[in-house]
Amino acid sequence: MEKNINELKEIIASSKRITVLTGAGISAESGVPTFRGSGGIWRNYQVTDVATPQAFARDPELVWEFYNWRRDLINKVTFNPGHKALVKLEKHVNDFTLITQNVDGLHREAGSRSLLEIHGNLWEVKCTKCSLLTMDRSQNMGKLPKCSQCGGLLRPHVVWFGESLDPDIIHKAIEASQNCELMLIVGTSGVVHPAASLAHQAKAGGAVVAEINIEQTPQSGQMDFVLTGPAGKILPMLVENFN
Ligand code: BV8
Ligand code: ZN
Repeated sequence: MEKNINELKEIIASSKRITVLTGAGISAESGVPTFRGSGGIWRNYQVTDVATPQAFARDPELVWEFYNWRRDLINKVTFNPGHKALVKLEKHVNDFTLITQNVDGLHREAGSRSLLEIHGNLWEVKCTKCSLLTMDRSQNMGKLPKCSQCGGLLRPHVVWFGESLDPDIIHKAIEASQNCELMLIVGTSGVVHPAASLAHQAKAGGAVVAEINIEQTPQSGQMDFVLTGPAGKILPMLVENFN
């Protein structure tokens, strides 16, 4: 591991364009449960019951119960050294893009700016009638929150399974993956598409790809570096030479 970290630190120091892809694992040390690991969210909730448009049409109260539970939980936590290390990296790299699958807003809260939230943001709500998009940090939006403008039912502005990602955002994410020198893939199980294909796109574009995870993933075999350990410990080590 030691060799890997030092080698990777040199590549980071000499890379002009770095892209990072994060998943739920980078927020785990903040106390946000992941989806698929031990204690994962999907253990208590059926994805199909709470994270699809069909689920919302069938039982919007259940879906809002799920998202209010996550709002309440995430309201109580804050970013961790892993998020902060990526803010430091962004300051030292010529051309930096952070792509996140997370909807918790912790990268933005930590100070990341060149950020693509490809699955949306838990704190944004969209009216299902007039499409008004608003940022609402309330801990609990209530059973069936309504639009202040037209009275329509609000939904979390996140991408559910079976929904397409914002074409402009995913285009930018693919471009940043295909044209970087180095891609760090942090805290993701690599099973959700199209995010899971970005590491492959980076490799195809000639980038060095490095996985940071507490365990092996189905993508570990295609990585140039596999750093096994918590993101909150490894990421600060990778950027410790930057002031
Ligand atoms: C779409 C928002 C077109 C809501 C989420 C191609 C092939 C196969 C399937 C598909 C495909 N194309 C489409 C699909 C279907 C589907 C899909 O991928 N299904 C999978 C599950 C098989 N994809 C879609 O539907 C996507 N839409 O493609 O549009 C289309 C349109 C119509 C019909 C068909 C296609 C939309 C996907 C977006 C879904 N929305 N979230 C919300 O969050 O509430 S996805 C959800 O999973 C979260 O966003 C989460 O971030 C994401 C991915 O999970 P991870 O982030 O990886 O988290 P996970 O828990 O899985 O893993 C955590 C990792 O961290 C673990 O590896 C663990 O070891 C590690 N870890 C833990 N602690 C630490 C750590 N690592 C480091 N340090 C630690 N301390
Ligand atoms: Zn409305």
